[in-house]
Amino acid sequence: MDKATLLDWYRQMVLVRRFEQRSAELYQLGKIGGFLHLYIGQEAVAVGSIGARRKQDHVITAYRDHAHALVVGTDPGALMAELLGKETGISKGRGGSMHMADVAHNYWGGYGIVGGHVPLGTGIALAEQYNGTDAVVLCYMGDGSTNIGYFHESLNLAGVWDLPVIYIVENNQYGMGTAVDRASAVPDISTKALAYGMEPKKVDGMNVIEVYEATRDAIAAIHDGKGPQFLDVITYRYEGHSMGDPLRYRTKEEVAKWREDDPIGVLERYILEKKIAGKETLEDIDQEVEKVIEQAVDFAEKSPFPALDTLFDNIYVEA
Ligand SMILES: Cc1ncc(C[n+]2csc(CCOP(=O)(O)OP(=O)(O)O)c2C)c(N)n1
Ligand SMILES: [Mg+2]
Repeated sequence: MDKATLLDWYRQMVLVRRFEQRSAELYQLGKIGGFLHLYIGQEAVAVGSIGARRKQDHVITAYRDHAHALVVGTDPGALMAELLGKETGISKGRGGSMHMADVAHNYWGGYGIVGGHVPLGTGIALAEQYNGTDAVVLCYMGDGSTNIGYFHESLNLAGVWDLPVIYIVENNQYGMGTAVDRASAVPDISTKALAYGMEPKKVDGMNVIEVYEATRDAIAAIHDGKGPQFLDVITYRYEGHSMGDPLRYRTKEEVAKWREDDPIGVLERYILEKKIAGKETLEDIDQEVEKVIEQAVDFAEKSPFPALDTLFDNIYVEA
């Protein structure tokens, strides 16, 4: 992996982390309404996997969706403005935290219904196959989604039709306050893929390089005619499910253990130990990200709310 790529992944992970921390603060100040699901702890999943995608590949996910947007290259200001419900937001302030989408970057959102986007991602793959392109879909979901009917129907059709889709399970061990083994009849989620003819891979989701390699290999496997792919990416969210989660379902020791594998720390150690760059370079990146975030917040705060007479705009696509 070359130096520029590793430093860019470091920058992206810090960008996601700082964006999330800043949005938590704005939420507590009452500037963000509704739900807010943070990606803190899971950064290596979006950064590593989107690091492997080509421009033509699609990205779709559930409601824990800010990181994917930042990593595909959406302007942080437009994302922050979206969180604040402003007219300049990427979804014109109508979508908020759970419904960020950026068609210019092939990012299809952002959905609040658990598992509801899995057929949509599968359908995008069908469209690409139908049109004879080489594009693939990165369809992200939580572990909880794998218990939903949509998941099973989608994987079945993807298997039947050999669709160019990679199902990426962000297996953060919990769906809200319920541990995987209390909600899923098979605690090893990857085995579910076997029922649909896919050979699942388990991936260390705290290691950005491993996530990148697994995704790169999955794209290559699709192009080799091996059909849809399934990655069970083992990760952890350090914060609550959403804001205001009292976290009574897991112990402090468990969280502390996972913090030792903080994905930013893992990459930082790798960069320093292999002498790819020094501490100062990483600190410079931290500072640079800090500025980007402050500019994003400033832009969002100064932007206007949508005008009242636009209330019914952007609901249906004009024919
Ligand atoms: C169909 C449906 N059922 C229930 C909910 C309420 N709900 C919101 S998030 C969530 C947990 C999903 O967990 P998981 O898929 O593991 O994603 P994570 O939040 O861990 O990223 C539930 C049950 C919902 N939004 N949609
Ligand atoms: Mg989960």
